[in-house]
Amino acid sequence: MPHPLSYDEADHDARRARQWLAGRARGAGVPRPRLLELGTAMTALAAAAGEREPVAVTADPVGADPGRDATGRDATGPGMVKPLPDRLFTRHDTNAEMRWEAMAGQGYVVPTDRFFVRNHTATPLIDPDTWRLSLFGDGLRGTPTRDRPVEFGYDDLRRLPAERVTALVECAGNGRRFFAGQQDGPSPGVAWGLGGVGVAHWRGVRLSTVLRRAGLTGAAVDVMPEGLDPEYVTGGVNLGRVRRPLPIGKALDDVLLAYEMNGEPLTPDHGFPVRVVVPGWIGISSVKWVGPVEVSATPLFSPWNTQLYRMFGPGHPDGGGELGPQSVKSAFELPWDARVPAGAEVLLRGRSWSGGGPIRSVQVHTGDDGWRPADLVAEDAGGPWQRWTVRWLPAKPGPATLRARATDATGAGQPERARHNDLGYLFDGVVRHPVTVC
Ligand SMILES: Nc1nc2c(c(=O)[nH]1)N[C@H]1C(S)=C(S)[C@@H](COP(=O)(O)O)O[C@H]1N2
Ligand SMILES: [Mo]
Repeated sequence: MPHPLSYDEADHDARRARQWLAGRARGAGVPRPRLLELGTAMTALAAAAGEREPVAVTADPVGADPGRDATGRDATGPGMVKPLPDRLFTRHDTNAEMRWEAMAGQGYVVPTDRFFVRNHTATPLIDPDTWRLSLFGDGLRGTPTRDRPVEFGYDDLRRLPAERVTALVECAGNGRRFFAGQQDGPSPGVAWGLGGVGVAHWRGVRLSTVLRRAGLTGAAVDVMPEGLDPEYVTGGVNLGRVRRPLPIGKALDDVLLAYEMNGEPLTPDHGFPVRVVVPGWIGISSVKWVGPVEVSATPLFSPWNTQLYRMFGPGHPDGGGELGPQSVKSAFELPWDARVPAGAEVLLRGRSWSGGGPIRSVQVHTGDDGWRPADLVAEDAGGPWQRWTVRWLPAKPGPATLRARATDATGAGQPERARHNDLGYLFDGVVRHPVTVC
C-alpha cells in the first residue's frame, strides 16, 4: 500500500502565496483588497464561531441507542443526511467528528457509518441522471467556457478505466481544540479533537484520464474543482462555492474522481455522486459533490488557498505561511475519560499518521514508567496510517494520562507543544488522553 508522499504540497503552496501577494491573482472571485479585509473579518468571525462551539466531549456513552435521539428519530446534524449517534460522533454544528472509541475492533479503514463529515454548509442531494462533470478553461483544447464546457455524465465516468486507492482524508484543523485545551491560545473554527480524520477505500477514475479526454494542453498549470453544495457565506461575505486549485503535477499524479467509498456508491454526506480524493493533501483539497472543473493556463486562487488554509500569526510570514503536509498525529482507540480496571493487563490500541510519509515508530507513555515502543501492526507498513498496540498493567487506582507520539519516514515527530497559528491548523503536539483506573 503506497503512502502518498506529499513533499510538494508545501512548496506549491509557498509559490502560489508569493504569486498571490505579487498581485498575480485571478479567479478568486473577490478583488484582492477586499479579500485582505475579509481575512480579518473571517478571523474575527471564526473566533466568534469558536466561542459558540464548546468542546463537546463526554465520557463513554455506553447504552446510547445507536442512531436514535431522545425522541426515537434518527439523530443527525444540520445539513447532514446520515445518522450521527452519540456513540459514534461528536457533533460540531454542520460537522461531525468521529469518536476514536468507534474504531476499537474495526479493521484498517473507517466504516462509512462512522467517517467524519466536514461540511461548510449542507449536504446537497444530487440526481446522478442530470449531474454533469463540466470541464472548462484555457488549459483545454479550444478553450471551452463555463457555459459550454466539456461534459461527462455519471455513467460516462463509470465506463472509464477504474482505479482503487486507500487514502486518508483529514481536516487541516484536526486536533484544533488542543491548542486551547493543552496550550495557551484558543483557536477559532471547528473544535475538532482527533477525530477529523479517516481512511477509506476509494474507487473511481483518475482525474488525469478525464483531463486528457477533455483535451488537456501542455499550457495547463492549475486545475480547480468546485463543489455543488450551497455557496459559503461567512462574516456577511459570500465566498462562493467551495473550490481550491491543484497544480497540474498533482492533478496528473494520483488524484481520483471517486464514485465509491468502501465498496459502495458514495453516500450523500461524502460527496455523491462524485468527489475528488487527493491522497496525502489536506482535506479541503478533496472537493465533494464536484461539478465544474476549471483547467487554467495561469495560476488560480480561491479563498481556500489565500485567506483560509494558511498559517497566520506571529512567527508566520505576512499573507500567511504555507500549509502542508498534514502533521504527525496519534490517537488511542479509547473514549475520552475511559475507565480502565486496576490490576489487570490491558492492550491499548491506537493509530498514528502523517501527511509527510509512512509512520516509522510509535512510543507510548502511560504515566507510571517512561516512553516505550509500541508494537506496529506489520501489514500496515507504508500505508496512510499505522495501527499499533501496547500492553499496560495499571497498578494503582486513580486518574492517569496516556500519551502516544509517532515519527514518520521523514523524521518528523510530535513535539510536546504544537506551533501556534491563528487559524489552528496542523496541530502535531502530543495529546494528553485522560483515563481513570478503578
Ligand atoms: N464541496 C465541498 N467539498 C468539501 C468540503 C465542503 O464543505 N464542500 N469540505 C472539505 C473539507 S474541509 C474536508 S476536511 C473534507 C472532509 O471530507 P468528508 O466530509 O467526506 O469527511 O471534505 C472537503 N471537501
Ligand atoms: Mo477540512
